Amino acid sequence: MHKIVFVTSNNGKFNEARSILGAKKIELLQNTEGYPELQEDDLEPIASFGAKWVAEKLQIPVMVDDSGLFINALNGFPGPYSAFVENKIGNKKILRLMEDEEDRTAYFKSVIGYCEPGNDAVVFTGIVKGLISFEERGSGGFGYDPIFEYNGRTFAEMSSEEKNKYSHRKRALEKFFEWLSSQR
Ligand code: ITT
Repeated sequence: MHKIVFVTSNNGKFNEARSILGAKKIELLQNTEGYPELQEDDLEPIASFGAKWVAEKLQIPVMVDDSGLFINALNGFPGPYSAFVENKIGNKKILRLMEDEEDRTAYFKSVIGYCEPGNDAVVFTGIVKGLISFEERGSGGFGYDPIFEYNGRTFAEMSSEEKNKYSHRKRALEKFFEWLSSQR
């Protein structure tokens, strides 16, 4: 079985990616080493830099996932600052920021960065479009899932199997898998 080290301290991300890639006979191993996160408007350079940085540090092939929630009425906020904003203000205050907004559209984005020591990093992007709900709903998932609606239900109201069919992470990992398969 092909094994890949996934550098993340977010267990929600890890569990989802493990099940998505596990179905394709790839075993993921979690590493919580961490890496410096560039301050950029786009997630691609953050994932690319992070993957390269840990691959060279550990001298093994690694995968990272930089992701975020982009709310259109808030000009893409929290976007690349999603982890910081989740820790500092959380879903309830995001909903308060959205109180007077008619445009509820938003998207989740995940950028998978993969790097082998000595090579450049490669990145794979997945996006899922949805709506910001008016209240938190559901107890599944993690992070912003309770306020992100897809086809009428929040990601937190879905089983992980169902979220994994539509999610930004699934879409990015699918591209990563196709690339990996073409390399073998
Ligand atoms: P690592 O950097 O260690 O991987 P992190 O949680 O800090 O973990 P990011 O910097 O990529 O990860 O921040 C992403 C933020 O967006 C973080 O607050 C996540 O909880 C949230 N997020 C990412 N994917 C999500 C998803 O599928 N559902 C809900 N929230 C998500």
